[in-house]
Amino acid sequence: MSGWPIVERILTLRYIAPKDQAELDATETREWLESLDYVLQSGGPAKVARLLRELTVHARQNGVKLPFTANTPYINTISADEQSLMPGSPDVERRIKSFVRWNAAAMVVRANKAEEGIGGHISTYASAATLYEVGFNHFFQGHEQGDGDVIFFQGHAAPGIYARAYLEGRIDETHLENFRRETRPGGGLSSYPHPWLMPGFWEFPSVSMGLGPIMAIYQARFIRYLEDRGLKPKSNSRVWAFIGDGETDEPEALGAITLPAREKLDNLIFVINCNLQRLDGPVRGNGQIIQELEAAFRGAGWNVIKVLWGREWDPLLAKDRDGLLVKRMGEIVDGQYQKYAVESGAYVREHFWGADPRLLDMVKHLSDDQLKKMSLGGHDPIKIYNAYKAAVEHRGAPTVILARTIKGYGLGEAGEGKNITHQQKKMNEEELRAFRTRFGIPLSDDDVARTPFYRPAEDSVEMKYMKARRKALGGYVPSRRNRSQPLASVPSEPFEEFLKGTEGRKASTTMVFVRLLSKLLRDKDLGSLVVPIVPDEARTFGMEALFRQVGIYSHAGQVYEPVDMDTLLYYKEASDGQILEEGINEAGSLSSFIAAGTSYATHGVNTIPFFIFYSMFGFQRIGDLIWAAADSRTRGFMLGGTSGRTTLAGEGLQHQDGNSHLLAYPVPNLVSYDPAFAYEIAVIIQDGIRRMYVDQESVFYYLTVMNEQYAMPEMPEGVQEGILKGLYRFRATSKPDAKLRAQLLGSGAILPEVIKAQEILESKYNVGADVWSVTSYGELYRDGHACERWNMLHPAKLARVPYVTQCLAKAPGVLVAASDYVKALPDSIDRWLPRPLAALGTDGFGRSESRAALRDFFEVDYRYVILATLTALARDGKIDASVVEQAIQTHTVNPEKANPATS
Ligand SMILES: Cc1ncc(C[n+]2csc(CCOP(=O)(O)OP(=O)(O)O)c2C)c(N)n1
Ligand SMILES: [Mg+2]
Repeated sequence: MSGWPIVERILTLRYIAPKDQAELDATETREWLESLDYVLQSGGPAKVARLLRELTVHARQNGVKLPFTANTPYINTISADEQSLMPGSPDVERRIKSFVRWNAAAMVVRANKAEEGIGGHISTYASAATLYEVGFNHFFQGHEQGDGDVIFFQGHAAPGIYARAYLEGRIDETHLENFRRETRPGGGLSSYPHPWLMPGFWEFPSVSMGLGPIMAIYQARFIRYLEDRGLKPKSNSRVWAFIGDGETDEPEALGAITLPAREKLDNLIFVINCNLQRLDGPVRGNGQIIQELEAAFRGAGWNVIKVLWGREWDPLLAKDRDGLLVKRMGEIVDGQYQKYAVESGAYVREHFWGADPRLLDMVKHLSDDQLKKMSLGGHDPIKIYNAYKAAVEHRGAPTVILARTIKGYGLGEAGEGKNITHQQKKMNEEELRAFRTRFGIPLSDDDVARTPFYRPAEDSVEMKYMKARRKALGGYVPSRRNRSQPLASVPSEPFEEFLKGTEGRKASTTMVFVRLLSKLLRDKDLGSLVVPIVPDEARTFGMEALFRQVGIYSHAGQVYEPVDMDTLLYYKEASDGQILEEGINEAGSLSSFIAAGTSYATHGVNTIPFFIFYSMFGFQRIGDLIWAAADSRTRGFMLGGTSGRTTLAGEGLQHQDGNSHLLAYPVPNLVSYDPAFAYEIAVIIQDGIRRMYVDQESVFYYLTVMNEQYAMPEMPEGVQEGILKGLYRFRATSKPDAKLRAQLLGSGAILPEVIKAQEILESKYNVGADVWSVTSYGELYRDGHACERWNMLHPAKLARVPYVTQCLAKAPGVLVAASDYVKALPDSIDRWLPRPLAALGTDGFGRSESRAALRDFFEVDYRYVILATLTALARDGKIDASVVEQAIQTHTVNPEKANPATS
């Protein structure tokens, strides 16, 4: 019985406590808040912040575990009282924006009126119009102002950017008509931002999601690099990246966000259009993408500005003394917010405001219609203006603006806020009329049926305003042009020593490249323009001497004493350092490569990037960025180090690259080489600099370099042209009159194996074999097809002969090729040869082993070159099959060994 009073007390407490406690809590909270208000009024925000910090410390010292949060409440970061007035005329700007909206939608609708619709997107720009228009009218600096801003436009918003350019008079109606019809005479408008297709307009391709943000980050850092190294005067140019909220799921979009915070890149602004939707549906139906992004960016050290609510919410928030509204705003998940966007005001009243009678009370003076029309931050110019203003004024960190919008804003029944909206390409007449009315476009119902483009008179207020704003801000954007002067010539001195060979000393092509790079860095004309880029692999390539020679770039310099300070080649970081050491980050390195390789256009500085990386982690890993580099008309050299499937020993399946040269084939303006000797590298790089920086060709280069060492021969007479075209005869046979003849083709580190085979074939089998170095199957392949195509189109003219045919048509004997890459490379030139080509290559997964064992495994060493040659001779009836059988035994080849291509 003694326990009963306690139980009774607990029950009583349970029964009455909640109500009393709640009141007590509320009073207590109010008292604290009032104290805080007092401090805020008397001492200002800084004092409040200090007090809160001290309170937190005190609480922690007394054992209070405070929950971690990187989030702020679900309201605008900039409160109504902090806002500045917006300069200019909001009314005129709204009308301009409406015209852009109309034309953007009209061009997509028209493109899809025909039976065979050609696609396009309406809803992305519809949600982002205010984000862009405030930028165009107030912030985006054109290239005639200082250095101008670098802007990465969201790819799917392209129709809006064209629609504005049309109003600005930069493109005409025919262009709009030819949106997405890029093969039309005079050129259409490219579906998305593509500098390759519109080199006078777009600067950066951004439509492969995630690549825009990472390229923007490294662009902002590259601007600092140019300034710190004195290659460009300091300017206030900024990098803007417009990104979709769905796009932030791409690893590249968020994967590099710690770098700009670490490097204090306050010249970088991300604007994330948070319409809460992606293609299929909500980005985070059951969560809040904005809060998730806020936490990620704040955690990384960014200045985060949330722009969630339009001006109509300000008076309500001012009334929200108990924080009920803020709490309600913060507890709704995105899927539900999307539902409110498509529902009536009555629905919103019931479901959002109806959660608490006090909330309902707050909006009782508003009609359902007024409730429905309460705007979101991303659609309110004053909110966006203030966010941009705060962003450009912020110092010491990059800024991200999280702007809440509605996808397909203004489309109404045609798709506003609906899950289908991303794919919406058509609007019926009724929908178009509603759109016209909503945005006040002066078109009659009859006009609307034709969906005409609309452009006000040249002397209208809107046109004058729009042009005046762009003039004041330094000209039209986007606008791309080559802003650099071509180099006068390429010095030959740095290249000369490589033509002589190494006089018997062994060297690898990697060592040769590094030595050449080091000489180029010392060259008085080219030296300062060279930008070595490396993803934590410099020691692998023997480049550490460059650390000391030119330093590793770091804006902060070196604020510590490096552990190897007393050694000759210490790890030297410097604010004017030249090497971009990007850490284990091929995507970031390639983004730097793009920034440096397009600097001739973006900044008018002819920087020459040399990006050296583990070749297997190039095309295979970051192929889409390489595609973007090609589209961007990037110049420079990519060096695939430790390449080849059998030349890199002991690394195995994931590292050994037998693929990259094949993966390089489809990149149209990439010239790729698999050089074997020092002089080949020298000739290729010298000519590459000429083509890109003297002749201004929009090409870039890929060279593989290896770490196997062998003596580098002197350059034979007259082979330069062949090196560049992809094939030359390295060594003719000493037995030209032999009855048995062969042509042996080799590349890269496999070429010495072919030379060895030549010697044995001559001495042991009486086969007179010539050896050819194939520096580029890719170039031979392209030339072959170009000739075939020309011949098809000019049947009556003298046929063009592919270069490879010119070389080999008259060469006697069987044809054999050996490569450290897949057999598809030699196979790709087979049709232009006089007889079938026997191809040896390294199809299959890599293995960890010694070089000799690997070449046996993949069947590409000298013995297989001999066997392939003898097999071809036997096939042609020149020798007996028993000779081949005998050779198999002599060279201890196991004919029953597993096929490396499939094992
Ligand atoms: C790498 C890549 N994957 C997929 C796509 C196809 N795609 C184009 S737009 C889109 C949805 C975009 O959503 P979001 O980023 O939120 O942009 P919004 O249109 O909503 O502004 C997708 C999946 C693409 N362009 N790039
Ligand atoms: Mg989206």
